[in-house]
Amino acid sequence: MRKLLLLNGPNLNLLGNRKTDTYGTKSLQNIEEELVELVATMGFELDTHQSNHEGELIDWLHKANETYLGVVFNPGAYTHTSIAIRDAIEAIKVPVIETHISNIHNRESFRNHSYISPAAAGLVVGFGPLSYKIGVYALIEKLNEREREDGEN
Ligand code: CA2
Repeated sequence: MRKLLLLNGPNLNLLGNRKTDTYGTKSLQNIEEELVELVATMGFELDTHQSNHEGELIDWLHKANETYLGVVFNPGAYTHTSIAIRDAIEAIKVPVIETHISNIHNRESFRNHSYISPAAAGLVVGFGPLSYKIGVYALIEKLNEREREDGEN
């Protein structure tokens, strides 16, 4: 089975509880379940993981290189601080789609910069929980396109 990873960073386990005006009312579990179903209809399998720890996220990115075809990743606040996570993404060959629920560009200035974006295969920001569906869709399109190109060569 063709496997993808949905990886979420710090505090995203709290989705749906507070800050619902910014992040919506869906819980992370709810978002994950919907995505697992969506991805299955597209011929892929989705594993999900959330961590509040920078090193653990890096370990998952390394593991993604061995186990998954690509990653939809919301690094949470590490987006704005972590060169180590950016290095990890640059070190792996599978595509990583940086995904944010909120529009990080119309929020506080410290959220306007992402250390992750230059290393990402693409970005989705600002669509609420729908960002994850768009991220998964974009990742699958990218992988299918690569497969078609490989078939032609
Ligand atoms: O918009 C996004 O997806 C973010 O990655 C979410 C991060 C934030 O630090 C980034 O700037 C943008 C924060 C997620 C925290 O989620 C909470 C959910 C409920 C209550 C409190 C925080």
